[in-house]
Amino acid sequence: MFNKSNINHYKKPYSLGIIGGGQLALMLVEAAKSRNIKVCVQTKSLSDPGSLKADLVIEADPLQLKGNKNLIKECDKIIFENEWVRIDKLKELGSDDLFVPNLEALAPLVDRISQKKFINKLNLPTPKWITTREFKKLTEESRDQWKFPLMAKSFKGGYDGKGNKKITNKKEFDTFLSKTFSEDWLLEEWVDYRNEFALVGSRDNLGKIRLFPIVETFQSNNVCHWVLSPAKTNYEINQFALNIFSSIVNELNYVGVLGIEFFFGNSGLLINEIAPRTHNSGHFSIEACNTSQFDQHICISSGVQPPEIKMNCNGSLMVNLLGLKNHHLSMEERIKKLSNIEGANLHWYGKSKENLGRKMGHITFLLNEINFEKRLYKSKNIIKKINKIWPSPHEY
Ligand code: AIR
Repeated sequence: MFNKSNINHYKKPYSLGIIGGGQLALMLVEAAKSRNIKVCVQTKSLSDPGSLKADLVIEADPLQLKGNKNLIKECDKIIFENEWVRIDKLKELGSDDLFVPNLEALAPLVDRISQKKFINKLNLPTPKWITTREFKKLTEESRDQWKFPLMAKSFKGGYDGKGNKKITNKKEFDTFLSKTFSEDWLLEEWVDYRNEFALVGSRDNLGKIRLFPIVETFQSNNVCHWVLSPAKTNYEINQFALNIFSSIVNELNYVGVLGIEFFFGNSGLLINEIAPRTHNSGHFSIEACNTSQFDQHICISSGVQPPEIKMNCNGSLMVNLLGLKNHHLSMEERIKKLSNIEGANLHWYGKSKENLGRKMGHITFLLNEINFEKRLYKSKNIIKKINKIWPSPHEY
């Protein structure tokens, strides 16, 4: 199974089909191209990031079954770039080994409520939570145990802070509850964490796990703004995170790349979210490692043995370029100026519409300093330079 020569035995014109066409699809396509693997992307529009370099585009909403059928007709294996997936519908379209990861493995991770249930089932640490439906059934006394602020999260489709709502008092909460129906939201206790960490890794068809270093992520208004790799952790944190990752992927028999976001504070590591896909916190791997998260996913899904993961520098800084409104420089001018910063590795996603806070691209710098504090200091200086050209959307 794990043989490069198998690529020649594929029966359909394209080795891989990707459902979804955002920036993650674009970077998967780039990784596939560098291995001469042919990819077809199913996405709404020919101008979506995932369409730009794909060998073939099926222009259809990723949730549209007719489009899914056409994609399956053309491709040997189907992978996903996001978790907005209709598992039941896809089950009718192909055998389980067509999809990587398979649909059974994906099912508990595609919405936030089933994810929390799965995390609880494995007894893994995560902030205390309850669904709005369960909350509404509680007695007054039990309700009072949930202190403000609370974090409300929509159970499906939330990302980059979308579908998150901080609730700070009873009045706000009552209005919110009166507007939510069924199991649409989950409520989470507020966590006063010190750091946010993330871990991206892969599991291959033989069950072998490969991990990227744990990174620290820094958010701006609920959206990841920059990522430092590696994070400043210790042996216990690393071992615990590794155990959590292994428990999750082994329990699910998950194949492919997966990312886990953690809070870290007085209660140690708590799982914030699991992403059954490549993850923003792993973009640094394109330049800073010998194999990227996208390369790992492409190799594993197309039956090529993925390389072992090694960093090829002491660290890196990745900064997201988040959409601005009414900035005095045009997007083109900002990109040109950014690419002139020494050491900049600029990734542009080709999105035409610059909505406030939208991920338009990212920029990675390799860091040679041996010590974390020195890398952090250097990173802050680089961020200052970037911010002069492309500020964070909430800081200008
Ligand atoms: N994405 C998926 N889950 C979370 C994120 N950020 C990526 C995917 C998806 C794209 O973001 O690549 O297609 C959507 O970005 P936008 O800017 O079109 O909303």
